[in-house]
Amino acid sequence: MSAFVGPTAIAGYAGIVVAIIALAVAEALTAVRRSWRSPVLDVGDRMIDILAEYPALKERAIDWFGTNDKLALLIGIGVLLTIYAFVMGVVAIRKSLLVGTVMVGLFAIVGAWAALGRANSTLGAIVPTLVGAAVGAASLRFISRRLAAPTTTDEPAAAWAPEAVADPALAPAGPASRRGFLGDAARLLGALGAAAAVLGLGGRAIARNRFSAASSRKNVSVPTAEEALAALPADVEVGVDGVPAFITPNDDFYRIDTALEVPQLSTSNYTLTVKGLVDNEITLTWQDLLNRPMIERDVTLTCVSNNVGGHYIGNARWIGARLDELLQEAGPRGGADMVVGRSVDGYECGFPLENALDGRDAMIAVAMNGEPLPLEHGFPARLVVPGLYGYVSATKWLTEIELTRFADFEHYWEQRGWAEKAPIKLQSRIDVPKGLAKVAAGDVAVAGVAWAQQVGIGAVEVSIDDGDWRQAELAAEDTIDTWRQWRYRWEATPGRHSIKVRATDRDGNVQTSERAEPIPDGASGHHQIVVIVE
Ligand SMILES: Nc1nc2c(c(=O)[nH]1)N[C@H]1C(S)=C(S)[C@@H](COP(=O)(O)O)O[C@H]1N2
Ligand SMILES: [Mo]
Repeated sequence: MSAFVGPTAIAGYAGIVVAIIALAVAEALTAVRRSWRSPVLDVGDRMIDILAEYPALKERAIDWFGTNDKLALLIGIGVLLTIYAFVMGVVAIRKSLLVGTVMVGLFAIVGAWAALGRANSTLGAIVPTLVGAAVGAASLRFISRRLAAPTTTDEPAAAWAPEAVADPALAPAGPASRRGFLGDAARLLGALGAAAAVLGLGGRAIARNRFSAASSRKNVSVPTAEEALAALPADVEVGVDGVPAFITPNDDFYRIDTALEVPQLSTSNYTLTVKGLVDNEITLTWQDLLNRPMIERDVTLTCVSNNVGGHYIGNARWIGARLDELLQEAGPRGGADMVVGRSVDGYECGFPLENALDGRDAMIAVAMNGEPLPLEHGFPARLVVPGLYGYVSATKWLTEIELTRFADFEHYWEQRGWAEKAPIKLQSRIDVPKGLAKVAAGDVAVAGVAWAQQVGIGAVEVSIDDGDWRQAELAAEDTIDTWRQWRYRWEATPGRHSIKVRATDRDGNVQTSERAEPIPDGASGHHQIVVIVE
């Protein structure tokens, strides 16, 4: 008998079906209450928090969790769960139901631990896990009785199906009846598994729809700023195909966060609290926030994990309430030197209070490129602080602002080895031509972007084959907080050539050639590409 259909394998499959049943029940319960969340996602979120601390992953940690990596993590959890459930089934059915049941219990403990570790979680959060595990344990018992298996494949299959023995006429003997048993087992497990899958997926679909913030977002009308910005002049773009649009469309805007599932905050029960070292704690409702004077600004966000030449950067037109005005109303107490932005999912950023109050246009943003914030980009409100990398400043799904002291507080990525403070480094990138592209000899347009938020770009230079630095032409500057496009006309001769770029900011600082990895405070070095001229 093949290893895939022997009694051990069947017992293992039974274990997997039990796990599907347990998870399906938990998943179905997530449709009942907002605070009842999928144990799989809870475990996944805890794993992200832990993996981000793991030294080998640390270097990549901030961008480790792009969309594909999140999928990879869920698949990993699925594989581990499947193996565990298989072993559980074998143990329960072939060895000891008690030990198998204990394994279900361990599974419940992990789920409960993950649920309790979630931000603002209450004891009730463990209900889906506990109910799922209880139903799982009962199904394990039920299925193991139905499949009471012989210890060797030579025993009559009748022993596997006790009900059948009651009627001597049905008492099976020989291979034919073994096939009958296998058919029965397959039907039983298949039916239970399919029913559970329908329950679980159905519950998930209902929960997603019921607790989605999409309808809340549809009802938001974008506030108008006291002084709306004029349309952008055309000359902020160099007009070279392949250089990204000056304003990054929301759908193309890079997304980086630790949330496995996009947090769903609705405006109807939204509150933003300002607390900590302040004279007056303030709590704003959504309407309170919208009633504040709004500013409109173009700001280029950048992720610290952006490699030289990378694309974790985007430029948007934001509308929001000034952070300095709100903090002044709260009245920072002496000693406060850090602003912590906290998200509904527990993520916490922190940056110098000084940077919130020094006149830069830090804001609690509610709109991005003329729309309410997209759900992935922090709906309904997030922080945008020009000049600071996103991981210290740009809290999405913002629900709390706390004033504290750097000496007393370590923010999320600081706990994981990244820098405490993180101003954005002066950088430039070549977008055209693409690395290793083949281009025709003659007049070749080299073009890209450069950024030095809060200072502005003063010059961009290009060097061919490590030759002299030559001035590139700059597109118009929008503001010192936005990236700036550049282009260079290159008389290309046949052969293989390298092109590199460096920027100089408005204070005269020249972009360093010294290579640094993103960790701990952002990559440095010149972006260099090789092209083949034919
Ligand atoms: N709640 C929350 N906010 C967050 C993060 C996060 O993981 N969770 N990541 C930060 C990081 S590292 C960056 S670079 C920016 C990215 O914002 P975006 O996804 O809108 O581009 O969000 C910041 N805000
Ligand atoms: Mo980031």
